[in-house]
Amino acid sequence: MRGPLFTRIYLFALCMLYFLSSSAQDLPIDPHATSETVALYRHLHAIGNTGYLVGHQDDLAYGYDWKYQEGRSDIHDVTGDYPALYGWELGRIELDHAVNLDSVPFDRMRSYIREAYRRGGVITISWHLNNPLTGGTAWQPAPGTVASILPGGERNTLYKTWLDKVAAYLQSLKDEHDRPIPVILRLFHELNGSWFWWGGRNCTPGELKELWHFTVAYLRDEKGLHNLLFAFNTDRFASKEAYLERYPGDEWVDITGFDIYQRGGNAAFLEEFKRTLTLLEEIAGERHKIPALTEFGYNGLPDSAWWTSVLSPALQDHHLAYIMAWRNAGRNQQGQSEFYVPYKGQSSAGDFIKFYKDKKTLFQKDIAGGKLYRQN
Ligand code: BMA
Repeated sequence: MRGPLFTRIYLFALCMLYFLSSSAQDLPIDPHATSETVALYRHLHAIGNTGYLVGHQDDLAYGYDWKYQEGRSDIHDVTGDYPALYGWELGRIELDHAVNLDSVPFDRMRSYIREAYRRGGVITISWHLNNPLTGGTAWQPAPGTVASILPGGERNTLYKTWLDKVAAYLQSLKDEHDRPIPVILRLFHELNGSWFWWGGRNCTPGELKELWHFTVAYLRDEKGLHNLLFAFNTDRFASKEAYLERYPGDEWVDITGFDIYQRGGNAAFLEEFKRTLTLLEEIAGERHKIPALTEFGYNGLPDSAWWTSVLSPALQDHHLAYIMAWRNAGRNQQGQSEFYVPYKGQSSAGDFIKFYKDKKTLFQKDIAGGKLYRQN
C-alpha cells in the first residue's frame, strides 16, 4: 500500500492539472488581455447557463423616429431599461470620415460607448470597410481584393494604414480611470455570403483565414491592443462543415456566432433557426468558444407576438451568451422603414415587455454595477 505522502502528492497533482486545464480554457486568445477583458470573457462563457444578454445596434444614437437625444433609446422607451449589449459600426473610419456609414459621428460613438460601459454594458463593433482594391463599398466585391491586402499584395500597405486608424479608435475607448474598455470585435462578419468583398466566392477559404490571422495579429501584437475579444460570425448556414470552412482556428477566435433575419413565415423560420442554433452550440461546445447570435431581426416586426411566440421559444433550450438586434434605422428617403426592436406604440411593444420580463433575457438592470468586468 502507498503511504499518505504519495496520496497527497497525487491529489495535489490532480488539482494542478484540473486548475491548469480549466484556467487555460477560460482565457481569451490574447494571453495579454486586460483583466476586464478576461473577466468579460469568463462571464460570457458562463452566462448562457442563466440567460442571454440582449443587445441592439446603435441603440443610444438614434431610434425609429429620433436622433441624438441624450439618454434616449427605443428599448428604454418601451421597457424603462437599457439593453445589456450595444453594437457599433466603424465603416468609413478607414477614410478618415468624421461620421460612419450610418451617419453616426465617431466622437459621439465614443461617448455612447463610455456611457454604456459605465453602466456595465457590453460593446461589440463591426466594420463594413470599403473595398481596398477598388475604392467601392463593402458591398462591391472584386476579384483579387482579399489577396491584394495580404502581405506581399499591392494593397497591403494601404490596409495596414486602415488598421492603424481602427487601432487608434479602439485605443481611444477608455473609461474614466483611463482603463481600456473591452470590445468584442466582429471582423469580416457574414463571411460565408458573397455580398461583401471578403465573403463567400469572392475569395478562397485559405485567403480569408490568412486575412483573419494577419488582422488579429496586427491589432493585437503590432498595435498592442489587449482589450479585444474576436468574434467569428457567418450568416445562416446549413452544416458544421459549412460553418467551419472559413474558420481560422481555435487560437484565433473567442466567440462563434451567426446572423439571421426572418423574411418569411414563422414556422419555416423557427425550424431553420432552431436547427442552426443547435449546430452553433455543438461547434462552440466542441471548441470551447462562446456561442452568440451576433445579429438578428424581423424587419418591421409585422407579428405583434413575435418576441414570445418565435424568438424566445427558439432560444429557450439554448445557451447563447448574447443576441443582438439590428438597428432601428427608421424611414429612409424612399419611405421604406427599417427597424428590429419596437419603438413606443409599435404593435409588438407589449409583447417585447413580456420578453423583457422573461427571466432568461438579461438587460442593463441584470448586469449593473460592472459585474461582467470583475473576476469572481
Ligand atoms: C445594413 C442596413 C444598412 C446599413 C448597413 C451597415 O444591414 O442596416 O442600412 O447601412 O447594414 O450598418
